[in-house]
Amino acid sequence: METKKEFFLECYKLGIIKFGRFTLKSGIESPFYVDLRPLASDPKILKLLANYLLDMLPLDNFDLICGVPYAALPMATAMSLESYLPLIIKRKEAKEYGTKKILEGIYTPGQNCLLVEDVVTSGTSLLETIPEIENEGIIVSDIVVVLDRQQGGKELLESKGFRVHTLFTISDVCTMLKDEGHLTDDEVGRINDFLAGNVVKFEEEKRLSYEQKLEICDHSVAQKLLEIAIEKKSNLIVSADVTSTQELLTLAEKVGPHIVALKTHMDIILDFDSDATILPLKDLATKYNFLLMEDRKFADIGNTQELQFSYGLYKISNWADLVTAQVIAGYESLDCFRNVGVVAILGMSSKGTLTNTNYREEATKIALSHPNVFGGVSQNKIPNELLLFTPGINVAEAGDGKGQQYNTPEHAFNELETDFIIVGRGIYKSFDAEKSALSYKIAGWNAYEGSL
Ligand code: S5P
Repeated sequence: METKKEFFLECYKLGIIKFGRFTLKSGIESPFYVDLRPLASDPKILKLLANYLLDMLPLDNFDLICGVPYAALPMATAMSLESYLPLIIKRKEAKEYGTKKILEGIYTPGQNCLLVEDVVTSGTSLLETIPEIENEGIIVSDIVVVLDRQQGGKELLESKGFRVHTLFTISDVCTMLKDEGHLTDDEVGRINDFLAGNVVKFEEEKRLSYEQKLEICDHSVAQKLLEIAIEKKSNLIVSADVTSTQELLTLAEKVGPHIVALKTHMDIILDFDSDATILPLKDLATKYNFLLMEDRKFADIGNTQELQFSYGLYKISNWADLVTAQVIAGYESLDCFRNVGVVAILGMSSKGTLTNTNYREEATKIALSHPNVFGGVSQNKIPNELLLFTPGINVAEAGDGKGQQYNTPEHAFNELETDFIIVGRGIYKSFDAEKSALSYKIAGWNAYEGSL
């Protein structure tokens, strides 16, 4: 490696500095985060680093070398090996038994020790460490530092009479990374603001609009739902949990103009008949441009689900555009849903649900990786690549006395960044289902626009 810059860029590849939004121990938000410990895991880099550090000052002045624990310990060790300067080790806390020593190794009072530190920020931790070494009769005059975060530490130490030799400053780092296209002007601006002691303004990450989601969701059913949402200015799915064909068709006729999809539990229809129930329902779906979502919540092995999907009374695969499925049986259990879109149940709305954080994370991994899945049902945020469906929406009730827990459309859009709200009893049990559907549609759309 020829230049210091090339050397730094090799170090950077090890992930020693990250840019973004980080909350420091002090609670202050920083636009960058430094951790030089990975350098010790690359022997070639560590050896080069040791030599760069040693080259910064005449070594004849020193009898010993010591790293500030822990990050600088391997650096000091490597410097000792390269320079033959004997190493001493400073404990973090004095030994509680025996010798109560703070320094380990062979040294005699009056010797001059070169101190090694990975990063200097305010300088206060070095100012606490140095007297502990000096108390043992060792002289500290010089400190070598890999990275100066330029937050006053170097100046403070120099004002106390120490010579501070820094290999890189955060400004050097920014210049090198900007030259190489790793940092934008905005990021450099935020870093400069931070170094100047100003409160850094981070851009709030915005939720994606339906138009933006259209660009990243490639499942055809996801695309269709998003197109309908944009065209109808609606994100409402009505849950038609009624028990007769007549009620189902009457409800579909009333709410059809306002919805993107009608969600059914076809197995609760007492007089289900594929001709009398499904054919007119499909006509209404075409007339009003909405999709049919069968909330079957499949939860079995692939072979059984395949049968449940295409056989029996309901022959779901003949008419549903999208279905819900649990992912409890694993990735391959979802292979059978070939000609529909699958919305995976990731988290449930009911009190005491077992869909805890760990379950949701594992379920989300399956949903993200399976090509048949384009969305998830959840009461939590999910990754942008999946469309989020949120049931448990009701503006008038908090629960139903049977474990259901309700939230408002505003909660679903502002807190969860949902894409579609699912409303059942709030609409089909209301006095005027059409009017209620229209008001949930407007509330949902306003909440969506407000969350952009
Ligand atoms: O977690 C869930 C998942 C679903 S799909 N919680 C739910 O309530 N659902 C369904 O959404 C439920 O099966 C019902 O069909 C609808 C909610 O109905 P509501 O009357 O409580 O709005």
